[in-house]
Amino acid sequence: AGLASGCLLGRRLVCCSETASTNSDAFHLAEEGAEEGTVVLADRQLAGKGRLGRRWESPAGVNLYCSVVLRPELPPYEAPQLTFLSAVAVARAIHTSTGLQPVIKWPNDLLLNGRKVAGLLNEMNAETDRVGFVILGIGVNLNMREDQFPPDLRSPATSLLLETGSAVVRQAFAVNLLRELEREYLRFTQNGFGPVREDWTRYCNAFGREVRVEMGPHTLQGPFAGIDHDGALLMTLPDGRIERILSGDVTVI
Ligand code: BT5
Repeated sequence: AGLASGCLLGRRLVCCSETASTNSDAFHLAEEGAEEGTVVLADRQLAGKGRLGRRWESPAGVNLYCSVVLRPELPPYEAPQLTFLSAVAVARAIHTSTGLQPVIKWPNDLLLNGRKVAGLLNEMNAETDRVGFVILGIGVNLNMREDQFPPDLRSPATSLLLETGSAVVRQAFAVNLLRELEREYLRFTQNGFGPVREDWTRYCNAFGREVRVEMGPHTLQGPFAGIDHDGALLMTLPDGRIERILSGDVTVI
């Protein structure tokens, strides 16, 4: 009950000790008509999902696994705006809880000292011209110890505990996160994507830098020029044109 911090997010809260994936649970609830603001939390995920069929390591007791049902009035191609919105909210929650300032790596990673501390997976159910619902999936490594990561993730990934040396109280973090998310979402419904884009760009590790984007066999390099309203990364080309990049691996140079 302590989680119901504002008036929207968490007004229905589903907590489970273990589940396959909180995103899948939230998706099913939304299909059955769950109201906006429904939140699913789990202590452990047995099949936590990343993007593109990848896996999200989800051991018991140490981290936050959270999925939020939203029903925004948006055309489907603008749904990626909510990923940026949730990245800003997670960055703020991490800052409030630890004093550390994470950076955002396009499109959906949060990094501390170059290592991934949180990931976002948004899934949508859309009709042709409008979004039915969006599930914001948020995984944050709070108190995960080094030996709880599989060996191949020990250097690319981290947790708040590993960065600060002190444990984070999970419930307090969840309250912070839902508060930040609610604030961002209300601002977004009132003022649109502009302010979210500004904040996201400021937190982005590529802000003011040169980036290289690898897209299969193709590579493009140039100054980062922000994000477009559909989530595309913008890059300034040598002739001054702006290139829109919809997916790829970004390295900041
Ligand atoms: C993501 O995918 O970063 C999205 C992660 C979303 C997880 C949340 S938890 C609550 C909700 N329910 C779900 O089932 N999912 C969401 P992607 O960008 O594809 O990154 C996945 C990659 O990150 C993996 O292939 C690993 O390399 C790495 N990885 C896996 N688990 C990690 C962890 N706990 N911490 C850091 N990196 C991890």
